[in-house]
Amino acid sequence: MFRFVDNEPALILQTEAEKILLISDLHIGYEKSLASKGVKIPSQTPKLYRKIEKIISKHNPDKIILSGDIKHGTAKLLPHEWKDVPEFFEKLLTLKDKIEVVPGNHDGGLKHLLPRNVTLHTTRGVTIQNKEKILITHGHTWPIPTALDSHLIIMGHNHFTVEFKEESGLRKTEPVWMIAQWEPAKIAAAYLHWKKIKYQSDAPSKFREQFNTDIGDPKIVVAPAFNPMLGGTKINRASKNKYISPILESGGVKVDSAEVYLLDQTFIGKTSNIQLSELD
Ligand SMILES: [Mn+2]
Repeated sequence: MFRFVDNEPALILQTEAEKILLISDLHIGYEKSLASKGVKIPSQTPKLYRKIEKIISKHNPDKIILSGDIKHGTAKLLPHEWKDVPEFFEKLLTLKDKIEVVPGNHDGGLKHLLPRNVTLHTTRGVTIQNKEKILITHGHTWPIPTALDSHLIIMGHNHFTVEFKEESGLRKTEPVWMIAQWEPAKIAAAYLHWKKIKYQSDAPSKFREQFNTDIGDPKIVVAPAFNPMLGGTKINRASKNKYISPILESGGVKVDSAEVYLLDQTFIGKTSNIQLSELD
C-alpha cells in the first residue's frame, strides 16, 4: 500500500485508483529565517523543487500530496513568501497538475499563496477511502473522530532524526522514518479527554456512542522533513518534549516499540533500543 522512496524523505502511496507522492515539511523560506541571525544562504527553493522533479520523473505519480509546513513563516505571511510560494507551486503544476495540500502549523495564510487549481484541505487532515481508509495529516492537530478508524495514518511535523556518535567524538544526525502502532482504548480516552467529554463506561464504548465510529488499529507512519536543512527531534535522545503531536503525546501510541528506518530503508531498531545514554 505504501513504500518509501529510496534515499529520499518521500513516500509513494498506491491506492486502487492512483499512485500518490507524499511529501511533508518543505518549510520553503527556512533559509530566510537564518538570514535574520546573520547566516546568509541562497534560496533553497530551487533545490527542493529539483529534488521533487527527480522523484516525479522516476516514479511518475498521478498526484502529489504535501502534508504540511509548506512554508516556514508561521501565522503571518512574510514578504518573500508572496513570491516564493506561488512560484514554487506554478512550477510544480507544470510537472503534475494534481496537487493537494494538507496545511501544517507553519501554513497560516497559505490559501492566499496557492494557485487556484491546488486543492487545500483543512488542518484536520484528509482521508482517502481506499479498500482500507488512509488518513494524511500534518500531525499538529487531532484528526476528526471519524478518521480514527483508518488503517494507515501518515503524518509529518516531528522531523525525526537519529543521532550517531562516532569514535572520534563527531556527531551527525540523519533523518528517519518512524512506524508505530497505538492502543485504541488509550487513544479513545485521550480523545474524549481532549473534547472534555466525561464518561462512566469504558472509553472505546463512549467514543463509539459519541462519534458513531470505532477507533481502528492503524499503522502510523511519521515522515521525516523533506527540507534537509531543517533541524529535527532526535528520536534517540531522551527529552521531555520529544513528541510534539497530540496523537504522539497522547500516551496512546506505543512509541517505545516504534520502528525507526533510515532513508535508505535500513531498519535501525525500536526507539527504546537505540537511545543514547546521557553521557554519550
Ligand atoms: Mn515542520
